[in-house]
Amino acid sequence: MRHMFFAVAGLIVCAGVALAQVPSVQVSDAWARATTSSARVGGAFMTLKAVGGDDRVVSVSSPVAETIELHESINDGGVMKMREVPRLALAPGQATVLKPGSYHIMLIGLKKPLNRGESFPLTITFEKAAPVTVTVTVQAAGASAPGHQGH
Ligand SMILES: [Cu+2]
Repeated sequence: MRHMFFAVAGLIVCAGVALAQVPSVQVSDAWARATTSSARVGGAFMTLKAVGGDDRVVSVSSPVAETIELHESINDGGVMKMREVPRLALAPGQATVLKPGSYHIMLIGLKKPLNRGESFPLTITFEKAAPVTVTVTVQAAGASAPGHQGH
């Protein structure tokens, strides 16, 4: 009898876990700016949305660069500067837009130039959600948004 009770209790716990929403992050509109042949750094941008609870970006990796950091552009007394954001917080259900002049993914030590029209894979690791690999499309060097080829 006693054994039976524990078996049933175990089943109830499993069902409860399955019903809870699994944390995930939706990544959309991933794009990067084309770079010149001598450039060793590039920027990538996208929209992140955490579903099923808050989350944080832990790390970003891609075969195109040696090091990848998450940066934030800040206005420091009239001078635009960049600083590293070690763990970007994502509020649940809210879109966090990475774009020029704001949060961005810094590709440091590019292994080859990013040419307009090409694309490359990029993997984002989160604190709770499973890692997401997206295809980043390279836009014109002066592009300011995905799909817009400059002015
Ligand atoms: Cu930067």
